[in-house]
Amino acid sequence: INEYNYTTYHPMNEIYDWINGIAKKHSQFVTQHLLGLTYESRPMQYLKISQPSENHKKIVWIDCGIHAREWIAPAFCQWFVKEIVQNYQNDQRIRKILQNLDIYVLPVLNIDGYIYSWTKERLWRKNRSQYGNGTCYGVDLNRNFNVSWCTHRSSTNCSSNSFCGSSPVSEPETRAVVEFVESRKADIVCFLTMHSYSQLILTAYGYSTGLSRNYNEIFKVAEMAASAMEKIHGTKYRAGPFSKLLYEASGTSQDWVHDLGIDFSFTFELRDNGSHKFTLPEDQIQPTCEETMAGVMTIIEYVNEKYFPNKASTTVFN
Ligand code: 0X9
Ligand code: ZN
Repeated sequence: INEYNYTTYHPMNEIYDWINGIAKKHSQFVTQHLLGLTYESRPMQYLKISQPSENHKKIVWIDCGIHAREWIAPAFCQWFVKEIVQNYQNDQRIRKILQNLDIYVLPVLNIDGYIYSWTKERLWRKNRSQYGNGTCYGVDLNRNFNVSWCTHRSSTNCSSNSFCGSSPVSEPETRAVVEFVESRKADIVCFLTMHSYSQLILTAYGYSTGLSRNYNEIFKVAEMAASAMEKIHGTKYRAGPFSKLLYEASGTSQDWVHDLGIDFSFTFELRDNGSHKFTLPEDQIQPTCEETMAGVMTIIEYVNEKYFPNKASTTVFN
């Protein structure tokens, strides 16, 4: 695990080995857990980063790879965990966060699709469930959540790249996330879902152009994160509501989580800006992950200050 290469993309079997390895090596504060099974019965493993303490902690959720072809997203989840385990001994920012917050990281949400994009079709997006008696495959998992389901940028045609499924939460991968979030909703204070590409930090809503609850504060946090990201390598990220910056889309995890009552629910669209699209060259993994780390840390620190105002003073934002 020492020699794990964080600047290349990895096939799923290597990511599974990495999950096992990092949980074994840092077992005092990183543990692996089963979220559920994919359509093709693969285990959806997530990592829980938790510093031992008496405090009742809140939860930050980060998922990557809900869309199969967006390989930079799983690479970021791995980078994030690596940074935490490498630096937490000496980094006061990290220690402060972990006093109050447990961080749950799901490195690859859409595992079946991710494997398919490695082995069969690089630009595969959806999961791999069968529809139409095997005439078509895959639901867009980010259209399958139960929020204004199948109304915008969604299709009822199973061969479409934005097929919303047969019903809300029809897919086992969606269900696994929904069951976790519902069971822990009193404690989840931040939900981050990582995509590519476009260089955006998106606030709710996707399903409507209306502004979300506490929009001003949420937008301010997204802008702080975007400027922290820009400071690292000068790469421009824009912040704002999904429906305005990109397009309206219904059934996304972010909107469902927001409407469940969790204010700080963001979608990140990582590099690039359209030259390489989903096939971001490997030499951009490191800079992308470095700047994204700064953005994610900014949001987590804000949330820590907000929910634990006395226990989280003197935060330094990048
Ligand atoms: O269309 C999507 O699902 C995402 N874009 S992507 O190119 N990665 O497919 C954006 C999802 C944004 N989600 C919300 N606004 N809720
Ligand atoms: Zn995506």
